[in-house]
Amino acid sequence: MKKMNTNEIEEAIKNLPGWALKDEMIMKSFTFKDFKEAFATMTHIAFECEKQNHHPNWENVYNRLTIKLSTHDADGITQKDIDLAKSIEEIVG
Ligand code: H2B
Repeated sequence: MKKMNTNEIEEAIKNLPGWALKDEMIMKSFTFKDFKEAFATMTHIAFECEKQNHHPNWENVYNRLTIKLSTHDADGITQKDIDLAKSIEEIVG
């Protein structure tokens, strides 16, 4: 998978509200009602990650979830990260 340049990344995340490029990753934070809702959503996302064979760096603190995506194999951001971010948006709704 080809590593995207900064322009390509900025262009792609225009269609992904709340996602930002930071430290060579694309990231977004989500806030849920409580821990149960956050973790249920993480479980849902985890199954989608397995399907796509692409996995996030993420941190959960009670009702908050911060997701950072990059492609380790490419040492940068690829279309795989954009696709997973789109799927996450669909799951979170
Ligand atoms: N996830 C992410 N974010 N980047 C990768 O390069 C990656 C992955 N590679 N999930 C996959 C798994 C790879 O390690 C396996 C062996 O296919």
